[in-house]
Amino acid sequence: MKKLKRFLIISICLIFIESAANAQSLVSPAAPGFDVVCTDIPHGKIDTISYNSTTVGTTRQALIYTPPGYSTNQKYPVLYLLHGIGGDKMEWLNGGHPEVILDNLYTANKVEPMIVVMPNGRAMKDDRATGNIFDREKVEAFATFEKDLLNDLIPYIEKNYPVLTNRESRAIAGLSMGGGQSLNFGLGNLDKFAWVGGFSSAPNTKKPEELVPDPAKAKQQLKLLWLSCGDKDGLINFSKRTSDYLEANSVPHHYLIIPDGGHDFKVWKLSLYNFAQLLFKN
Ligand code: FER
Repeated sequence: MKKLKRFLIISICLIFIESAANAQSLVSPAAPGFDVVCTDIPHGKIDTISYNSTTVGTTRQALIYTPPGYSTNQKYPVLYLLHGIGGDKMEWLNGGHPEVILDNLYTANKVEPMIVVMPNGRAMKDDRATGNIFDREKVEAFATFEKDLLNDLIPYIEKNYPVLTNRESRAIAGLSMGGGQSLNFGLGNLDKFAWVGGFSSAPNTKKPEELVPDPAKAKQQLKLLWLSCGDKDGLINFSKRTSDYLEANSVPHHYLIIPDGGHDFKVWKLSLYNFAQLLFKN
């Protein structure tokens, strides 16, 4: 039984690596096995970091993924990857296993080496996802996180890790509340971020005219603007209205509607899989 399971896992991994290498379109359904652990390939590493937040007045934690072959002799671009309203710094790791998706993409040579930082996006003293997660002060803390990110977390990462610090080497993406944060903070700080992704973005997403008041500037500055959402997600209008506005104002962007997609990790894993392959490339 064990042998059979191992055989099946290795076969799926081989099929994935093969088909990924031949794939034509970057925005495609995922290759089979894209999220299956492959034991016989190099793996990245997940660590926990602690940084001093002048914004919140506490020491806050984040997860950091360093890629396979990570070396301090190299400099890496960074993706800040944000969670949803019921989550915390562990949500992506527990629900989406981005380390598996990325390890597999590295092996298939489909992704640029990058560091991924998964913070707690609820910038308040007690930042746990407990009690009523829709409390006003908790929801507001998702907006406060913009300051924590820009003034505390990014400087910490740039001081302590070998990372590139130009805007073209910084990306922000997230799921739901984290998708809204990514669009708000990324598009609101084009001097800091050139790669922006919102997956199933929540009602915290600013109105399109506020998000992108200067379409020509956004068009000129952005390397990638990504929106995705499940077609069965009750929040899809926040993505759609954004895409419609971008379309009307000639701002290039990807808008991936995932068939039979709900508000869940099936959509978020597929989104990360496709988004990651576009990052930090020309
Ligand atoms: C809301 C519905 C959903 C809302 C936030 C969400 C702040 C977020 C969902 C998620 O992060 O999964 O009305 O208001």
